[in-house]
Amino acid sequence: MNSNPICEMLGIEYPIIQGGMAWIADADLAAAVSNAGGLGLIAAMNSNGEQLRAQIIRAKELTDKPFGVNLMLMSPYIDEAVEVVCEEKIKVVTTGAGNPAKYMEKLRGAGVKVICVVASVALAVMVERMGASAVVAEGCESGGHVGDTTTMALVPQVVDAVNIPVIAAGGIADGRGMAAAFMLGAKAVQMGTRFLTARECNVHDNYKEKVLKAKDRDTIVTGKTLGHPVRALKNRMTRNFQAKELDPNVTPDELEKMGAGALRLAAIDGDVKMGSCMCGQIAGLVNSEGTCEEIVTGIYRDALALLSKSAEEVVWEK
Ligand code: TUI
Repeated sequence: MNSNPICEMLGIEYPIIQGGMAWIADADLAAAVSNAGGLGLIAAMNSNGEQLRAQIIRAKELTDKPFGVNLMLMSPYIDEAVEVVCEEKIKVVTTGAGNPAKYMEKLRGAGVKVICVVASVALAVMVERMGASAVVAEGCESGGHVGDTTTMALVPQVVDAVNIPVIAAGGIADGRGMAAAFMLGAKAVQMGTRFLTARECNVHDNYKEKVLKAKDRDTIVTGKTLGHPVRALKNRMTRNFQAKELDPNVTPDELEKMGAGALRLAAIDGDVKMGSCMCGQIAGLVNSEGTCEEIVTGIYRDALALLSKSAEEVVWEK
């Protein structure tokens, strides 16, 4: 009997996980991805407990398939979010933007599977020891908060360093990317940018359009001096931010203030000039909208077709 460890662990049909995009990944998107046979995630981001609970209740109304919650560890409401996840009997969480050590015991004690997003081998090994069920090895091609190693280099090194299943993320938006991730030893993929333009994604149309029009070199990483580098589409906001980062008269506090609220401004208000349009380098490949079902089944079908080719076909065909 064929089985995929991630599909088996999560009770899903296809080994495709939606990224936990802050201000974007709501109950509607999570339910649509889960209904399509992947794993949808609600981004807890900076929501307080009751806001998160409302999203979870809505997702439960929209799907009877498994879905999860992404916990952003830098959130001021992280303790409340963990509490709500346990109370609502969420089956799986992903964690990002930090070390989840403080929350592992509570989550696991409540029967929640913890999948940690990591950007380094060291953190992957650490979270495996803490009892993580899987890791997402996220390369710096990703949108949002990033590390500094590419998916191509990070995934096989994490695969060799841990015994739990590895999910690849960063730069994956079609069957070719998914097939490549499996060749590197990943057992599933996580995609954010591809789902950003999904029909069921409620992000502002201005943001969606900017992602659909983006080319390969249209993203930039800012915020390195603050210790949390973020990849977003180049715009007036990132140009201003970059100039201020280089200016010795600008304090880190002033920079933090500039960044705060910028993602909301783009994702909810549609200000794609002064807001932060976080997305990955693969945006250049994402040129059409599509439903979550078309995205999930299309990418899976294309990946499988590629992985079914013989070595002769792959290496020698013109
Ligand atoms: O978390 C993400 N991506 C995100 S979070 C986010 S919200 C935000 N907005 C503004 C500034 C900062 C965050 C937008 N996108 N991806 C998962 C991820 N985690 N990528 C990298 C990491 C990571 C980085 C450092 C995980 C752990 C870490 O250090 C761990 C330690 O040892 O403290």
